Amino acid sequence: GQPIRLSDYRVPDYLVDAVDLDIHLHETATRIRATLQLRPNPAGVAGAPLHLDGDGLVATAIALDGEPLPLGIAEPERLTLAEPPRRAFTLMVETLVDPSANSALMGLYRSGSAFCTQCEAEGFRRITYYLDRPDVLSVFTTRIEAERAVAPVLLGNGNPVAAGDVPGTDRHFAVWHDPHPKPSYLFAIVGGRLDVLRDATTTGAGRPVDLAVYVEPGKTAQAAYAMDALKRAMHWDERVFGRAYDLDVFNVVAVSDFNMGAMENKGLNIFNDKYVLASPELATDADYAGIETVIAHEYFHNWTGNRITCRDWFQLSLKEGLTVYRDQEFSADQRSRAVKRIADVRALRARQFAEDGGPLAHSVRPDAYSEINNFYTATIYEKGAEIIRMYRTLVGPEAFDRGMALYFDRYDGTAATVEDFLGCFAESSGRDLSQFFRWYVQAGTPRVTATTRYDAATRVLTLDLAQDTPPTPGQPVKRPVVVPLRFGLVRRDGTEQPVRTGAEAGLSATEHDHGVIELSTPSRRLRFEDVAPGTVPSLLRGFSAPVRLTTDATDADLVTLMTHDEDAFNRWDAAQTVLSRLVLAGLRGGPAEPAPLRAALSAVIETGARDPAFAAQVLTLPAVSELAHEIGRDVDPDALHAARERVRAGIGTMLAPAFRAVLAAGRNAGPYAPDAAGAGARAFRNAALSLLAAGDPENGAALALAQFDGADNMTDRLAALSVLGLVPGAAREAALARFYSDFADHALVVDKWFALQAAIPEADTPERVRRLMEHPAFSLAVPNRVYALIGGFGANPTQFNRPDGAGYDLVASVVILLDGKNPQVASRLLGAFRSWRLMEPGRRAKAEAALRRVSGQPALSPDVKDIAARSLG
Ligand code: DPP
Ligand code: ZN
Repeated sequence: GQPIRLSDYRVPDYLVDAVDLDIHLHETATRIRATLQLRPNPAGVAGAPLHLDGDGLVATAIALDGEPLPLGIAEPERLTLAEPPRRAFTLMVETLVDPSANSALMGLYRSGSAFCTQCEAEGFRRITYYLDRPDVLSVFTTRIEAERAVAPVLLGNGNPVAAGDVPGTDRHFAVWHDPHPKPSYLFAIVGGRLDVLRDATTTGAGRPVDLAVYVEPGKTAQAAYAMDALKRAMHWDERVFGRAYDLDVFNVVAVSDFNMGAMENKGLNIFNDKYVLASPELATDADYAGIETVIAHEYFHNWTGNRITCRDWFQLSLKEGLTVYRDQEFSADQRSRAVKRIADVRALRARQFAEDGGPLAHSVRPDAYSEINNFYTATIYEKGAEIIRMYRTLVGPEAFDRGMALYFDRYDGTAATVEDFLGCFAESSGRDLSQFFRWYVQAGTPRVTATTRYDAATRVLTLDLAQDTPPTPGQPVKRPVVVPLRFGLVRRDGTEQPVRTGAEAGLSATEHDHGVIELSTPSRRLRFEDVAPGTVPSLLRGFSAPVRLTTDATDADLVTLMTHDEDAFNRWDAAQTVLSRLVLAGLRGGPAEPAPLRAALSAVIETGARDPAFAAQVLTLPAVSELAHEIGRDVDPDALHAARERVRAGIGTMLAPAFRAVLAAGRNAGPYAPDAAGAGARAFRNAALSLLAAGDPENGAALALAQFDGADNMTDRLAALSVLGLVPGAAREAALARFYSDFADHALVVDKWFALQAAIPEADTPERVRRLMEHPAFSLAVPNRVYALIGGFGANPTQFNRPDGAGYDLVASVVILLDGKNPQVASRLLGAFRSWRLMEPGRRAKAEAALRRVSGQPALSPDVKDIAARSLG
């Protein structure tokens, strides 16, 4: 269809004051009676026809103020009242839906034996006719009725107000009332046979809140960590943002069939069970961290998303970017702040920079979309979070806190825009943020270059900064953005060179006080006086802006930063830069000897005893996909992967004794605990194991096998299996078989088994993936399974990008196969092609052919059609 444009936004002509739903759950014929209290919007067009959205709906009864209306006014996609009353009126519509036939997992569907819903962005219109747009806020009351045996648990939004049996039947009901006006995308119900883990908390103002996590029968023990994370998140939001919970109950439900990670429905969060269930034997440290993050994220949406929602879907980052920022800060406070930042930036570079540098690039606040489901992206989420972080860096923590308070105060109960949000910080800081707004509307990753000149005679260090943003689809010309560069000067002896007044260097008082250079022009020169020889500028500390920074730092300069920078992020980043330079040098056939890094890496390993999580990050090289973007064009991923492995092998050999010592020391580690300290120690040991194995595969495989056999937790077991995964042979196949038979009953572990095999960088992996698609445990109907095997394969840099095109064909075929059933999952899989233009011409031709095969299919979903068209565009 036609793209939807931000410039076409109009306020709704009608408002809904109250929604009463009466839902009779049934596996194949659920009946929904919706009673809407409507009235003309004084700000809308008087007498305009009323169009309610539908999606594949069938109406069985319609009445206006109690008078029946002909069913002909309802088509599957829309219900029209040509001449609605010019006063408040009541519209009743009855619809009939089949949750069992709902394979798209949008609207009301079945997961296992349970009923659940997903309404963001436009799923409510698959349940009933409605003004299904986020700026229509209403008070919902939901009565749910079902056979008690089928669905003993009945949950809705808000507070429970009544429940009981339906006399003379085997049915029962529950009534839920949500006093907070909300848009329809936050509506949810759940019905089913579920077990529950209960707890309770009290807000600072003394409101008691009953907490519950609902899971499949028998799994409540695996919900304990999620419950713990929920309580921590609730307390943190009160302490840090002053935001308290506002209902009597907070329910979380874990289901195994879910397109996304989770959903923040008011008072009734529904989760992909991957972000709820955990036990040491079944979940990795990364899984625990993911649960902590996503539980917090959905909870934090209660204020940033639910109490203050989005005016329209172009404002999606208003809630998502801000809520990601909030969950990142929460996790940083719960764990190591520096390590959390490093992990977040690694993910940003791998996913968001890749998106921003390819055909799917779009701005954080897009001005048009064809299919909103395709905009739940790394750009909206993660780049959006970086924008929030930049506000704080630019205006300072106090003005940032005042701006947030103003936002909560002024926009509570409304549907807001990013301009509204920005206005709060302009007001709280007294700054003109109009240029800063370009971060929202301009796509692409800005490039910043820093060039230094040191004059030994005058002891003046000149720093030349320049910025530019490469063109992106539809935006050929870019204007300069405001780039906050947190900075310092690091002397060769490791001490920090003070910047005295700032004025001498050409810094404003604010820049000097904040320690932040604001680069808002295409270029800028700074002059630092009385600088000791060998001093290195440390720029972009803490990754203060989502840019690609290139400096003229020598390897020796980088080693200085790596060793001495007071900013842990830049210590890590300097190491990453040296390591990628090594890989790229090796790729060009030059020497890729890690010898110059021996001392610095040895120091990292030695201090690893104190900060193992940080050491593990230093010892993990940039991913092939990240390096590919660094190269920028005509990439041969096989050569790149090989060059990266050679550097890993070089480090593994050079530092083998140190790594062995790390492994030996770890043997006495205590019992498993999923906290930051335990996770850090395991990450460090497993990084050591991985590098040792790169240097000496035979010995590495033996060590990995021993760890695989002896592990008492999934983190170490899976890390060992991943190392084995890189060493072809019978030992690997036997370990894989054993892993499957040991964990076949645990779906989330079976997902790991599929994903691990999809990631093997060997020529027969496409064959293996095709074989695994025939495995009895594989199903195209389960998103987690598809993401594990096909999504995992799409992220395999050498095998997805095979020169013969077999990898592209495999993913394209699955996308085509899946599109008719679940367009959202299909379109996400197609995202694997986001970097196809970086490849050398041979691969590019194969990728393009595969994309054309997809786009040429008849009857594609809007989701897949949009991604295919933009990927080719
Ligand atoms: N709004 C959800 C989330 O990001 C996605 N459906 O939490
Ligand atoms: Zn979210």
